[in-house]
Amino acid sequence: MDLKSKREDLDSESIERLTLVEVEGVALTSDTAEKWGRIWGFQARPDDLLICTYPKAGTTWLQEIVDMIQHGGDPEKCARAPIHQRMPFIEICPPMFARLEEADAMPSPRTLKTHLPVQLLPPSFWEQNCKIIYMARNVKDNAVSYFHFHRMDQGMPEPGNWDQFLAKFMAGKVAWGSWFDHVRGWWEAKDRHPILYLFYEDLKEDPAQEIQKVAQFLELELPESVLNRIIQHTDFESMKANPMANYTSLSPLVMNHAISPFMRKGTVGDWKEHFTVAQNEQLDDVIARELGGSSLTFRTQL
Ligand code: PPS
Repeated sequence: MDLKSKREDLDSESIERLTLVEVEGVALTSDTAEKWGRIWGFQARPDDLLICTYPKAGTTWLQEIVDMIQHGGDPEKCARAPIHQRMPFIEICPPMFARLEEADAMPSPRTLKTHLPVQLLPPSFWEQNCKIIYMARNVKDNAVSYFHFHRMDQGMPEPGNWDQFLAKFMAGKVAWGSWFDHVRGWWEAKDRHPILYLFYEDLKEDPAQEIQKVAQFLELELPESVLNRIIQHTDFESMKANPMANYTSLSPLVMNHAISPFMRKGTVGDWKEHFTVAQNEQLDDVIARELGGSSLTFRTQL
């Protein structure tokens, strides 16, 4: 079975988990690595908006907020298709997601999704000076969320147990590579390009303020009544119940929500339920080493 058919062969009882392949020193899933030339050559347009995150940083939440802002806070318009079809995910194209071909055929303005680290972003996005919204999440909750996602998404590499996964995560030996390189690389890039850099924790604490920031970045007016509707439509419980945002429209052979729901907890601080004291101290040391010289700081509780 070739790599592509692993995700396409949905008639069988299970799909095979992908392996990791390095592209320019960054671990990517084998299906992405296989078509890297095509992804690198992706043609961005000047009015494209790119939503960029490390996996599990709140991408879907930000996507739904952006779609609501773009559609005047009308939930009916945002229910036109599942989120993974509304906004093509440029480097991953299993058949149930919008493919690169569909992104090419999509009318402007497009909103696209990526998890690529800054150095692997296709050059046309820089050439076209596209607006980019980046969202980062504290490394501890991000790691926990990524672990549970590996358990439920049957195409992701085998995570092993929590201890094994955390070791791989801290070494950057997971899909899309090192969390540290990712958040730092995009943090530095924001000084050179039109990038709005947001934090999951800020959005959780004060959705009104952060949603207004997004609207301003998109140069769109947001009357208070529309803002309130967006806050309500995109809160965790609403999104968990929304089949157009919660990924339940995918086959359970791909994402098995019985193992762990995509909309799992949606909180800040769940890491405390997973980390041992030793693991926490070890990660604090890595944070101090990796982010010590940077102005980038994170909150691990609210
Ligand atoms: S993916 O697969 O990378 O696109 O996943 P992503 O959407 O980035 O991250 C999923 C986590 O985001 C949480 N989430 C939310 N939190 C708060 N409010 C809202 N509305 C919301 N929507 C999604 C989701 O629950 C995952 O986090 P965990 O910690 O696993 O619950």
